[in-house]
Amino acid sequence: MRDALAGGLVAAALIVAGPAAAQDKVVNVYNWSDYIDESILKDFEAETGIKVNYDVFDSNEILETKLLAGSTGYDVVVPTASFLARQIQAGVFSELDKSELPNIKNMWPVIAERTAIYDPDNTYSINYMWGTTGLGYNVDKVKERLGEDAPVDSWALVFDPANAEKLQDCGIHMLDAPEEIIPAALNYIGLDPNARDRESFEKASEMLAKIRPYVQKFHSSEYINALANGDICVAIGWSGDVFQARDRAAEADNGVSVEYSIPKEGALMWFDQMAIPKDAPHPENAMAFINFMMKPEEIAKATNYVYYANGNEASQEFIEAEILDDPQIYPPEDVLERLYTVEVYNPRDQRNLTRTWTSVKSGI
Ligand code: SPD
Repeated sequence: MRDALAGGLVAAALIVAGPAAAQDKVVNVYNWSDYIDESILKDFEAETGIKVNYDVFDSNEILETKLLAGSTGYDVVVPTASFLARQIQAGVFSELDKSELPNIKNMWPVIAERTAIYDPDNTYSINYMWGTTGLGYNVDKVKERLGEDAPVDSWALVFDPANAEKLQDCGIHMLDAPEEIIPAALNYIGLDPNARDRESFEKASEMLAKIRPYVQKFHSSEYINALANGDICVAIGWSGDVFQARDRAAEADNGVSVEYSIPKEGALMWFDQMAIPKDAPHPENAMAFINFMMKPEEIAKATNYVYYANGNEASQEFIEAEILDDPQIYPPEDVLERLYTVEVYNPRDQRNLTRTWTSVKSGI
């Protein structure tokens, strides 16, 4: 993670500075860590003369807390669609004037249809990237501990206590993301990943309690370097992040081999969406930024760097063949069939989810 904590600092400075003059040549962007090729920001600055202040976070909850408090100072933010949906209901975002976004013609209807489930007509948001939540693993260390037939294509790799125990000494990391791990646990034990009732949450929690002693860390960005350096065996993580770990290991030439798998039982497919807070200090620059990010060559550059699929169909001719043809990044129909999405949590279900997660993590 480059520095999620830095996220607050630029915002705080902006709030102190007060409302921006209409023509300030600045755009304040708040995006996920490890999610951009920074040369894209330079391209934008060169083309528009607008300077980009770029901050990062690694959890939807952090972003949501800031958005609901208001006055973030950010012009463009990138929540996951399932969070964006309730932020829309809370009145956090400005509607996008599509006539000011000519590059919208490049977007991919297949993805736009899916994101419209969270943001009807994509009124408030444009897809940045989409991906899956699955298993990142150290090929050799997992084999050493679980043998040639290690179930790397199954959640059993981590969710079966017998396996987790054997992997404990080399390290298991898990995203600190309840809205991802609880549905994965529900799905693994044969329940609906979108179940919201107390009994289902309890069952997921009981399953996770059995492997809790073997989990070294709940964190949503450290696993990239931990996998790349060979410091851990397995992470439940995000697709592109695991591929970035694989690349970092290859660049370091450290003999660590990292792979990603979408478990056969099913996995979460999610969408991260660019949106403009209602109180953004530079809304016109935000529109220019979003329009720029829909240029096929630019968003392809991002995908080629971060190994996440994007929602821009015209960009596909600029995406490296090994990425576009990788079924773990651009899943074909048979893989898509086993992916699920999460529905929006209402406030009551969200509180139950948070409570369940706190008890899983604390082991109580
Ligand atoms: N390093 C970038 C990670 C992006 C993850 N997006 C969040 C998906 C949440 N379901």
